[in-house]
Amino acid sequence: MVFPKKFLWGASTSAFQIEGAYDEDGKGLTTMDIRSFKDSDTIADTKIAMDHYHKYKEDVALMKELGMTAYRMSISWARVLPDGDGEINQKGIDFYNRLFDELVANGITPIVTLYHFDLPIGLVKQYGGFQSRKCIDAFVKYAEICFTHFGDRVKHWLTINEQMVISNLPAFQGIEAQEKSIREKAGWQTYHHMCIAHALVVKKYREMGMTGGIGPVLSYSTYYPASVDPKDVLTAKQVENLKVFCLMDTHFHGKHPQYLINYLTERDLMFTMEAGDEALLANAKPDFIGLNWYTTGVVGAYSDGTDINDAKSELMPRRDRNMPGVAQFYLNPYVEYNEWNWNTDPEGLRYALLGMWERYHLPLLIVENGLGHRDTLENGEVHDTYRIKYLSGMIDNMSLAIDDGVELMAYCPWSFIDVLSSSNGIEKRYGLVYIDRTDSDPKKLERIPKDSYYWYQKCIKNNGSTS
Ligand code: BGP
Repeated sequence: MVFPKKFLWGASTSAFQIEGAYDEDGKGLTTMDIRSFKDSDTIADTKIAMDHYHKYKEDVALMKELGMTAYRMSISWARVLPDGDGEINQKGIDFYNRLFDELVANGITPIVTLYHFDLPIGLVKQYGGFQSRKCIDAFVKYAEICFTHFGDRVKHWLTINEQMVISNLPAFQGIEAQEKSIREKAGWQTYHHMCIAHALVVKKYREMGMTGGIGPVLSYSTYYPASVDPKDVLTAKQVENLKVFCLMDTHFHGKHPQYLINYLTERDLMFTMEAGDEALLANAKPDFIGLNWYTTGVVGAYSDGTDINDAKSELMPRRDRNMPGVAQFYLNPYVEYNEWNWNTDPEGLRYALLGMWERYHLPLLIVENGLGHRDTLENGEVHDTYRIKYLSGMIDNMSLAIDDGVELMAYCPWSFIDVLSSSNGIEKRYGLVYIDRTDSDPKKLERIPKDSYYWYQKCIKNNGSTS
């Protein structure tokens, strides 16, 4: 299969994971800064990160050299609006202007997420974050500022990165100090408010007459049934609905699906909806869907609760959290797992793309997909053959999905350079480019292309040929 002519070959990052300069030039603090400072004696924090704020020209030069035609990144909300919704920080606008100019001058299409986990602390302090509807207004205002300043160069916008993950992780929302029972319900209220925020931003984009497209970023793991027992098959469907599709169903159909409302009502977790919310959610169908897809999971009907989360909870990826009364999770004997128990399942990607396409018939962009590993630098080189194998399997299966009729627009593996892992510091690396630093020692942050960089360069040059 030949990838379409306009196919965007890119790579991915996010602001808090690479920029550093966490309080420079007027930037405000975010939930991700605060969270990273907690273990900062052992795990690298956001203070310097990969120093992309100062080294962006060098990074864009490496993108160009790689042959990237797209770059998926995020804007730091608190760099643009230090308190989240107060005064604009002109120096923040200036930084992104310089970066977008540099990308466009090098023929690289920016694919830009507005909010990738890093909620300004000012919004948590003033309103309790997205638990409050005031945060919805703040997000729409921030989005409007970004569209106004950067919309001439940015034509691919992504609203909220992995809303479902944010809703499930209190520290991401800045509400970790609250009691567990309250936090869970608050998480679902946050979820509902973010659904409205997403819808209003999509509508704002259209009202402003912007030329380009806008959509969400879903955290998408595919779930297989643990057996052909109909109860397991149904459970796999329910888990995928509750973890992935409920959000996209809301974005697509403009209302929360009944299966989600039932699930939450039965558990006394249902969020409060105000009169008029249905109208706010309606008529905001996205132009495309951004997918963060890494792994597949295996689920069975919940019986005795002895799922692998109980037995090996420290090993399980956060997306495979136990769902008491609904599902228990299993390891898949047919695929390989890395040390953090994320598996490599390229056929799973083809299956996922087909499922997403069949359900919505919207163009898809893979904006994250990759393999975390403890890479080693040997005589100035990184021989990450395991990553090449991972990426190669994924690209082959993307091409088969395109053959099957899926409209896939872009591939942006995670990550372009090594980043701060959102849970494991720098030691768990995903990048095509090695950053020479450790958790405790930033060293000189030298950029060293890995073998996967040169392999991907060849792959892009040959329009997706992986051999
Ligand atoms: C996604 C996030 C990314 C990135 C990635 C890898 O969920 O959008 O920001 O962190 O996962 O996760 P981790 O760094 O925890 O391995």
